[in-house]
Amino acid sequence: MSTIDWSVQADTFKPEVRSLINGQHFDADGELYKKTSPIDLRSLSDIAILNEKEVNIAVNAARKAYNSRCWAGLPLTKRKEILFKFSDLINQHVGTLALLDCLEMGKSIHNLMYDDIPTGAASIRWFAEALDKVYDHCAPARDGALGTITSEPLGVVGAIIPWNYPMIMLAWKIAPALAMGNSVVLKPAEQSTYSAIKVAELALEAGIPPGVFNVVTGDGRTGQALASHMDVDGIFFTGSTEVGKLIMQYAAQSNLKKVALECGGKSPFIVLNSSKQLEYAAQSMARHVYFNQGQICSAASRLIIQAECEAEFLALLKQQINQYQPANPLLTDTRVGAMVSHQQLDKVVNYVEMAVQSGAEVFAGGKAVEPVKNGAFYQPTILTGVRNDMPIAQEEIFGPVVSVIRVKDTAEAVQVANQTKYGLAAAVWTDDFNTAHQVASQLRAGTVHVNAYGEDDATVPFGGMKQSGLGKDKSIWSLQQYAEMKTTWFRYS
Ligand code: TXE
Repeated sequence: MSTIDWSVQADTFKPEVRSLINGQHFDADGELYKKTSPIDLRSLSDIAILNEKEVNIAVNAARKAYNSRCWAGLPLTKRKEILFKFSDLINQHVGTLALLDCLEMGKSIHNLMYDDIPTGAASIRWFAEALDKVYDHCAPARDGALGTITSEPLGVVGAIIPWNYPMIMLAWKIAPALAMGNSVVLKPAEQSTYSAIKVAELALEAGIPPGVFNVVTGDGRTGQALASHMDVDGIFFTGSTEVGKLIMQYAAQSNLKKVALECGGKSPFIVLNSSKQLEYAAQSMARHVYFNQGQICSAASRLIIQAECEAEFLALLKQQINQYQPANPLLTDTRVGAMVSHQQLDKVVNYVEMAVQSGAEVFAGGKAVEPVKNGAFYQPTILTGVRNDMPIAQEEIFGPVVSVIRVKDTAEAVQVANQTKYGLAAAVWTDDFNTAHQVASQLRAGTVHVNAYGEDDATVPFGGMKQSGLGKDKSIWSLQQYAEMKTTWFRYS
């Protein structure tokens, strides 16, 4: 396949940047968020930072739409049909959506077109398909009384999402929310806003009534206004643990709205001597820590390895690195693009420098690079000699860096793996069935892999333990979070 360069389209493209409220683009007054592309620092169209008053307009529109039953009251088959059309339209606009995300947050256009956007669309289709498969319950209560346990939409749902997988994060929140009949106000990340506005336009085109799906542009202040709003019934968030904690505070200080949080991780990848699949393990690790410049919440960022197989595994991992060198994301043969911003790049540079000063060694990579002039790119990196108490091993640096921590045995591997505030994902590699079972059950993570990593499917829940958050994205368990469970008693004698 020959390489296509999307630079020409990028140079001439003018995105719609206005929020979409009650079916119409909204002209905001206040401050602007200045935007440049992380690919080459070209300037991009700024977005408005909506204030409390403006967020209130969006919430009111969502409430009005909810109360009118224009969406929640539709026959389920109709709601499903509209969501199918919505999903199809996203697929039909894959090129535009990919270009918007590529320019704003630097991911490779190839991955956006062949992974992110279709996966987001498929997630909407999955929840649409599921919406009439959720049955209510009838309690085994006493004679003469019937207790039903039913699910009702929450009402107005707020969603706050990050920039690392704009379309997938969007779909994981709005698809179950809409499928359950809620109205939604979405606050996309300030670093990846354009595609969310386009998606909201497509929702209208698909037949989702005005006011049911609103997008408000802005930064943390806009998110705070949404999460603190007295008339929002649930707030669903993906982002940092720090902000996740604030979201809980806002919910508690306002109206005790429901909260679900996915807050990232520092995931351990344990390789034991008993593994006979070191090559496959190295491929798997590289894919899930270097892809997307390591800006993955479940990145396999801590390699916890038994001393006897360390040298062999590191040589295999190093061989993988060339495939993950970053390049211009606007070229279709690029698989790894830019980091989201120079700020994020500086954060990674600082963490690596700090680790080296504390005794870690750069085994591979370790430098910022510029495959495109002025771009924010970092080499895939391996740091050896890391201790688990170093910041690089404890904090989510969100960059393409593996921290190698040597351990003597399985017990120490598990202990080190669990010594973190996070608990999102984990892996153990071993060919010993008993060890695999034992370690998997001891790992404190929402998703544990045995001889695998990054397994993913719409049917399984995704979310963390400990400070990686609470609640789940994806699957039927996610749907239930977007509903109230209600008990109704009927007396019949
Ligand atoms: O996240 P923030 P940032 C981690 C990752 C990254 C770090 C910082 O380690 O390096 O977080 O990234 C909105 N009230 N993850 O700054 O600030 C914000 O506008 C309400 C892990 O991007 O948490 C955006 O829409 N909302 C992660 C969203 O929250 C607020 C993905 C996330 O922003 C707010 C991204 C406030 N006070 C980053 N402040 C994952 N779990 O995958 C900000 N926001």
